[in-house]
Amino acid sequence: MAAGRVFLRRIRAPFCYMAQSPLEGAPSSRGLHAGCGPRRLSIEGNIAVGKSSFVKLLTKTYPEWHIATEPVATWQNIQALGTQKDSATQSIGNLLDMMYREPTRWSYTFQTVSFMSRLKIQLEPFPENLLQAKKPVQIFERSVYSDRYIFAKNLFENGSLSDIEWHIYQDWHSFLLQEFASRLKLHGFIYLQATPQVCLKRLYLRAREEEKGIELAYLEQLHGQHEAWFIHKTTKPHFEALQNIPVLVLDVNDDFSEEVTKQEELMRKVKTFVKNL
Ligand code: UDP
Ligand code: D5M
Ligand code: MG
Repeated sequence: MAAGRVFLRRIRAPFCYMAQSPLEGAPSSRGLHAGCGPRRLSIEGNIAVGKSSFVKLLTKTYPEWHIATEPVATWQNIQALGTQKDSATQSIGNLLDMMYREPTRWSYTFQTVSFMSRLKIQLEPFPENLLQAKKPVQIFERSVYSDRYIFAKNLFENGSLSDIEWHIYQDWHSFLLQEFASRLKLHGFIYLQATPQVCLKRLYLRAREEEKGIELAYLEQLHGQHEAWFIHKTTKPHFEALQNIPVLVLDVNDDFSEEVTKQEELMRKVKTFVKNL
C-alpha cells in the first residue's frame, strides 16, 4: 500500500510557495540575550528538507551551542522493558514503519511516542557547559509544537486520526503543555522552507527504508501545514507562549550541503536572528 494514498483523504489546505524575507517575523532588537537563561530554538521544516544537515552545520559553526536531534532511531526501534528478573530491554517493533504502512491504525500511537520522546528531550536539564557559556543557545530538531500543529493536525485532516483520537490527543497535549509551560518555552523558530518537490528529491536521496511509500501529495500536505503556521499565520497555536514567537524563514531550495557560500549566508542569518532574540 502506498502511504500517500491513505494520507490523501480529507485534505483542505491550499499550498503556496511564496518567497519570504528571511527575517520576516523577527522582532526589533531587544538587546543581546535580554532576560536570563539559554535562548532555545526549534528547527522546523518538511520531511527531508535538510533539518539534520542544517543542525550538523550549526554544530560545526557554533560548537558551543547545545543541539538536540530528532529521536527517529527511538521510533524505529521501540523497546520493551525487561522483567524484574531480567532488566534488559527488548526491541519490539519499528513504529515509524508501522505508521507509514498502516496510518489509520498506528498514527495515534505514533503521536503518543513522538510526543513523549520530544517532551523528555525538551525537559532535560541544561547541560553544565551550556549554563557556563556566555551566550547559551539550545537548538532542537522539531518540537512538541510541530508534533501537533504540523503532523497530528495533518493526520486528522487527511483521515489518519479519527475525530475521537484527535480530540483526546488535543486534550492531553494541551494539559501537559500547560503543566510544563515554563520549562518548554522556546524563543524562536527557524523554518527551513523548500518546495515539496525539492523535499521529495532529498527524501529519495536519503532513502530511509520506512519512507519509500511517501508520495509528493503527502509532502504537499505537510508543506501546507508549515506555510499555514509560519507564513500565513492561519494556524493559531493555543498556547500564549507560542504566539508572537519570532520566526526566521530560510529558503533552502538551493542545495546547501556542499555550497560553502550558501552555508555562510545561512549561518550569518541565524547569527543575526539569535542575537536579536
Ligand atoms: N540534502 C541535500 N541538500 C541539502 C540538504 C540536504 O542534498 O541542501 C540531503 C541530505 O544529504 C540527505 C537528504 O537531503 O540525504 C535529507 O536531508 P536531512 O536528513 O538533513 O533532512 P531532514 O529530514 O532532517 O529535514
Ligand atoms: O522526520 C523524521 C520522520 O518522522 C519523517 O518520516 C516524519 C516523521 N515524523 C516526525 N514527527 C512525526 C509526527 N509527530 N507524526 C508523524 N510523523 C512524524 P525528518 O523530517 O525526516 O527528520
Ligand atoms: Mg532529520
